[in-house]
Amino acid sequence: MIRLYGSFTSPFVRRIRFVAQKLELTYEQIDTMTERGQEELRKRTPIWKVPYVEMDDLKIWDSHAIIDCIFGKYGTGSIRIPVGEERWRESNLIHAIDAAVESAINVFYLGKDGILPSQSAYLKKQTDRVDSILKWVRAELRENFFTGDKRIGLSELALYTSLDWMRFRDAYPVNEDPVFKDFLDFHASNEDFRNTEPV
Ligand SMILES: N[C@@H](CCC(=O)N[C@@H](CS)C(=O)NCC(=O)O)C(=O)O
Repeated sequence: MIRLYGSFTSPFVRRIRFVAQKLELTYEQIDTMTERGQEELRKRTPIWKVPYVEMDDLKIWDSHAIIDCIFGKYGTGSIRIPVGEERWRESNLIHAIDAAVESAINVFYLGKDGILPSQSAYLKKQTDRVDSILKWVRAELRENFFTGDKRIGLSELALYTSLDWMRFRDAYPVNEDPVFKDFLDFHASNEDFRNTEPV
């Protein structure tokens, strides 16, 4: 049994929910947006970030480590796993997309605290970084996938969860970008994305 600590909006938590559903694994989610859930999370992980997972005797934080662990235990199902040199391209894609969504998250939460990019050079850099990364990522997409075999891998999962979070939070004008809008529309029919929508 997997106990997943996380919110129902986090793009990183959504990746775990997607993988668990794809592999037909049973999991229980503890909502860390509640006071109790947040308290439980902080008792368990020193970094106070989600996703955090308890699985058998293992206690793991960080979506990448959690997915590695799930793949090791349960296999990868139909998820595309890159081999050889492709691994490094996939790694660059995922790390770039992570950096974009992390910067967008920073801008979003500081905005809630009343701090705007126009008031902080560091925050302005975060918004510029999002633009820089998404420009590069956009050019890597071919017909809604990153590779020619048209299977969803962890890079497509990272992009879908990140763009959909940006759209949900109005953190980037995703719908005004034809390539990204098309990407989201195309993959929206996937039931594992549909069943994990941010709420
Ligand atoms: N590298 C981490 C990033 C996780 C992360 O940034 N999670 C956010 C939610 S989307 C979080 O818990 N933020 C809490 C905070 O910054 O206080 C992963 O892949 O799991």
